[in-house]
Amino acid sequence: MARAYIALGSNLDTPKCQIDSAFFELGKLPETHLLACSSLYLSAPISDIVQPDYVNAVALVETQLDPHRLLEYLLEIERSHGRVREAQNAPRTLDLDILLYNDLVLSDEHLIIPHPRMHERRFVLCPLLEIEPSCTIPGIGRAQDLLPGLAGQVLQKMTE
Ligand code: PH2
Ligand code: MG
Ligand code: MG
Repeated sequence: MARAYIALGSNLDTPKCQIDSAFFELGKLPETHLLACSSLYLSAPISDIVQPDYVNAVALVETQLDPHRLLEYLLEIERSHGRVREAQNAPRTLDLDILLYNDLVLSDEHLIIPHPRMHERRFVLCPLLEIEPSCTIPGIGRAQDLLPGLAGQVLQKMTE
């Protein structure tokens, strides 16, 4: 069994509902158990395109799926949420990114692990640290040590 951290993001079509329902669908993946879900966070978009604020979160799963099969299932969930692929960083109904997969380091035309921009994004690191306070990003370092450099990014934990 591998432990994989997955980032969730949405800024179209009732984002909070998109994230809640994506958590539910992650819990139904084959050969996979959903171990933890972070709180939901409201975050300012990091993009050159003007667009609505995001709801972001992170999930931890335990899975027997290899990284590429896991990715295929995540893309299928995105499609079922009406995800349309436009420009990079365009607004979206649902984005599901594999952040970490055990301590694997992988890079091919389909998938890069660790996620190549995760260490620059407060909307990823805050929810990740909430469920894994001692998280280390292979090749980068302790997630906790990266946060002070990202204090300028606007992020707010959502209440129910
Ligand atoms: N995702 C992006 C680009 N910018 N900004 C926020 N706040 N949240 C996101 O999930 C996000 C983003 C591309 O994946
Ligand atoms: Mg993304
Ligand atoms: Mg993505």
